[in-house]
Amino acid sequence: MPSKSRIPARLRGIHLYPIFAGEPNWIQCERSIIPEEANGSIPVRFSFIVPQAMTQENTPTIFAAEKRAHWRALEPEIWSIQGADLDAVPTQSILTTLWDQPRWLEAYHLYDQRGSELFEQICGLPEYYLTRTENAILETHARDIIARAPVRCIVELGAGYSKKTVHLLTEQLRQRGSSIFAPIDVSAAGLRASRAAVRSAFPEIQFHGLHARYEEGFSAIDKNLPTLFVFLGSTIGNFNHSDFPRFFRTLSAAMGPGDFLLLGADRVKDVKVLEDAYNDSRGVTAEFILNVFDHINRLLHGNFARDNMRYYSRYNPEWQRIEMYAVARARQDIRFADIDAAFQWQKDEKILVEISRKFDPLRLQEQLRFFDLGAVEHFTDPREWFSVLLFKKES
Ligand code: AVJ
Repeated sequence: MPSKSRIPARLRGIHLYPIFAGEPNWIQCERSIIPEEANGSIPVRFSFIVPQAMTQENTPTIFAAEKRAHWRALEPEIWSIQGADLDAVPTQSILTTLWDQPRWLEAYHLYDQRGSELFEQICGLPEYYLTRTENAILETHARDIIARAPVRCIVELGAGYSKKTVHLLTEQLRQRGSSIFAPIDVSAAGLRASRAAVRSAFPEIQFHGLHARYEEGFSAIDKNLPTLFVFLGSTIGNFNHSDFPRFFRTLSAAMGPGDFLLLGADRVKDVKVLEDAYNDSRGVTAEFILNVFDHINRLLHGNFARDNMRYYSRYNPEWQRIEMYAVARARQDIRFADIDAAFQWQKDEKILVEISRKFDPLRLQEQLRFFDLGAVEHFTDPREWFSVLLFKKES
């Protein structure tokens, strides 16, 4: 938005927003005439276009010049790609993977409203050590991490705002006095919560929420802006063997020379500890995994019956990953009302809903070298259950 002082008096009280993000000299104005003003007639709304000089606030400096035109303000300090339809892809993803052998689902479908709430609950479970352990590592080492990554901007992939991020932002302000913070998230609600929290706790921080998928978000960041990319929570554990190299190839390509990546990764460990973390005694994880079928039923008007399935998970040592399945208790004829498509979900057949890979930090460091990401430092906890790895983009 242009600053108030630059708006001519006759336009005050009118809702202004920039149109054509690439041609900043025009602002579209909308005005609703309230009934009294309209003198008894029905309220009308009209819009007109006025020239307006672009101000700093209209073009956040985080975007690369060639990408700027694609982004528009969804609301104050939250940006989205012009015309992007974040809902267009899920339907196709669900259908194609459900028709695979074995049937499976991409993990991001788990996070509808209820799924996000259930995941929050998981983070507090006694068996789910990941969140607590990573948080402790960051609390202990935030000072060192920020000292080693002299940046002006922190871009966080997913999880817009958490206790963990607070440690980094606090140190960034302490050591540098100011900073840009740009969380990337497909959840607008998450970005709003993040904006509110940053506003009240860190008013010195310049906030730019990017409402986008990870790759669209980080690819838009200006390579000349020294940036620390933060990807926590072992979310990389969800990536399968084709997602993984694609993700690091695009992330590395989006990083400027001298940019940093902070990566949280859960480690290979005792099988009992791992299996308990994904099969808690209260059944929250089971509810989280099976909830995806309620979400799918809503999206695609399907008929998955929750009382006709159960949760099953195991650690697969060869693939070093937890596999989380839904198993049919009895045969179900699955149909989708809007689409001419149906399949038989056989009794005892498993649908792979989520994988959670476990890592060897040294191997991960060796591997990321091939993406021009050089290992800078490795932070871990006393039990060595979780690793937070700092990398620097080379060349
Ligand atoms: C958010 C992908 C890191 O794999 O530990 C937790 C998701 N699924 N319990 C994980 C999850 C079941 C979580 N990640």
